[in-house]
Amino acid sequence: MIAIIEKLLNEQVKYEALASMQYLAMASWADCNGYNGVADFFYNQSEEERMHMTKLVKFVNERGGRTIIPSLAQPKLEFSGLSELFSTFLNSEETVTQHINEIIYECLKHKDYNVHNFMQWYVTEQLEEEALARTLLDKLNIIGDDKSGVYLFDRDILEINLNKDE
Ligand code: OFO
Repeated sequence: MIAIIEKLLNEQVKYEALASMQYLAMASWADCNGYNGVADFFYNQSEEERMHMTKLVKFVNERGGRTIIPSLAQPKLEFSGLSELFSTFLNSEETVTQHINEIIYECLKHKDYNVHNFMQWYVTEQLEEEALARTLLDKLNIIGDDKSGVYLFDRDILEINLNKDE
């Protein structure tokens, strides 16, 4: 495996792990603040990011590279409300997308079409997750301070989780 690509894939392991821990912290915050639907949504997102991380670990190892399991900084634990929670979600997804784009760029530069092909799954995933984060944030902006709107948002987000699992 080309050294720079191996290095970037290892860094990606860390970004996926950071996203997983950040979403776990967000789920826990939502749980403690009475947003049970939002909590389930982020518990689910956290699991998904862990799966993305593991997929990378296995890929690097299968291709004769070496995965270095990273140490992680503590995620953000406190949020002023749902808007900040979902802004953090969108920012996190945008950051991950940027890093994936860097990998794609290096793959093309070094003609590593194998890794390029593998990474297409992540490109599609990021498109979906960014779109989801934007949609949810837009809904929260419309709801504003309306308490019954927030109640319905927390109830209806469970539907998104169910649809995602199908
Ligand atoms: Fe790993 O899918 Fe988003 O971040």
